[in-house]
Amino acid sequence: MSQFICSASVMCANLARLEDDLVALEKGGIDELHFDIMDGTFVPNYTLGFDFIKAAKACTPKVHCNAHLMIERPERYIERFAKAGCDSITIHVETCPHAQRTLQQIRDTGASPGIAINPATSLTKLQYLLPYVDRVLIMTVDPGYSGQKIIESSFERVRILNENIRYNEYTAKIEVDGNINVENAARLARFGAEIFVLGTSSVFLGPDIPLGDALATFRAEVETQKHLV
Ligand code: S6P
Ligand code: MG
Repeated sequence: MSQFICSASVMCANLARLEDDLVALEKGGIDELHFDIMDGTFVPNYTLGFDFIKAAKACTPKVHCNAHLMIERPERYIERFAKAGCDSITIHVETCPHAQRTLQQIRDTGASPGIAINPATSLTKLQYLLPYVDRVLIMTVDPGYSGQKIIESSFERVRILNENIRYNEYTAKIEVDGNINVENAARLARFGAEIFVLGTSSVFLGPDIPLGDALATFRAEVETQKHLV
């Protein structure tokens, strides 16, 4: 049994056969589904929405759903994402001047709150938010697209954040998103990452590789390599 949480990035699934992919992930033992919500303003791309999440939730109702909101003024939509079936909701620190209020808004819906941070944003922006969140999402690429290469400073950022969380005895888990292949995941796990967003680098490898097989290989290899890297 692996010690880390695998969160599948649904935007990388075959959207024309969404149910098949979600059922395959559930059978393969996925821990969580990761829904990327993009507004074309905070990030250049535009993806997914409430109805999409509702449809996905109906396919695999028991699997935990996390929404990664890459949208301006996320406070406008928290209740609708919770009602659509999100068990946890992550907002970006760059989009939220009143972040404590928005995080409380998430908690009030019964969902678990998370805060995300872009690669170029100082970690100090997180300091007063850490007691209010269940997870911190360290973006390891600039958000907007799948299939990018990891930004090298991500490793150091995870290490520094992890030391901060441990020192202050906060309970937030560290999540990483962007080019999470086996090698990067193993290094990030060594530095304290516990939740991995899995896209085209690890689970969605093409039509010839079943999702369950790719997931099992990822888990086994990260477990082995994290003791070696
Ligand atoms: C990117 C988004 C991510 C991607 C995921 C893709 O802005 O937040 O969740 O879907 O990173 O993974 P990969 O392995 O293609 O980089
Ligand atoms: Mg994401």
